[in-house]
Amino acid sequence: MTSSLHYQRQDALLVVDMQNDFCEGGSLAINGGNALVPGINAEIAAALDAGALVVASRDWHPVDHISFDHRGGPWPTHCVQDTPGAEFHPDLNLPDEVIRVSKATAFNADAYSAFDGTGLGDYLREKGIKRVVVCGLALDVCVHATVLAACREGFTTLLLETLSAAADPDAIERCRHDMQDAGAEVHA
Ligand code: VGL
Ligand code: ZN
Repeated sequence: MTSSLHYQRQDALLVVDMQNDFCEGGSLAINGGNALVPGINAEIAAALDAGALVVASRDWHPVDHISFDHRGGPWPTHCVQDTPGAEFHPDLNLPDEVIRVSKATAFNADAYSAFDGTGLGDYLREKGIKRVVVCGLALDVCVHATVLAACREGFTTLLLETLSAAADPDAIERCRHDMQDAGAEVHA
């Protein structure tokens, strides 16, 4: 697999929530999650080669998180801190220089965007980043929220749609339009 993008030093590749619980066999499995790994590995390698920044976000909930169904939330229990389900996919190639960002760590609040409560926007600006390239899971949940937030934060924003998979495939069309309306470019 090779990347089709030309990365530069002012780019950040943002790999969203490529964790066991969101892939086949996990507690909140998204169809097509596992199959994204080789392509995302190629993007990571291309980005690092070019001197771009690579960030991997992870959903990192405490036990009894407000988003879990036994607390009245919308989701089955998933990505509980320090459990196997919360680990990055075992085949995802994350060299040491990849920056890890944990989100949605408070008991009483959810955070879908990798920018929400993490300080990531300021960090990327400090590093001189102008463009954010997004891929990962789930297209209609955390990827969607992350792309919209990246636009709001003022970054040139590109979604790699073929390196993302949706929890609800029926939502893809609507999400794509939302992201484009917000100013993101979508690579299908
Ligand atoms: C996500 C559902 C619940 C995601 C996170 O990463 O897309 N989806 N928590
Ligand atoms: Zn979650």
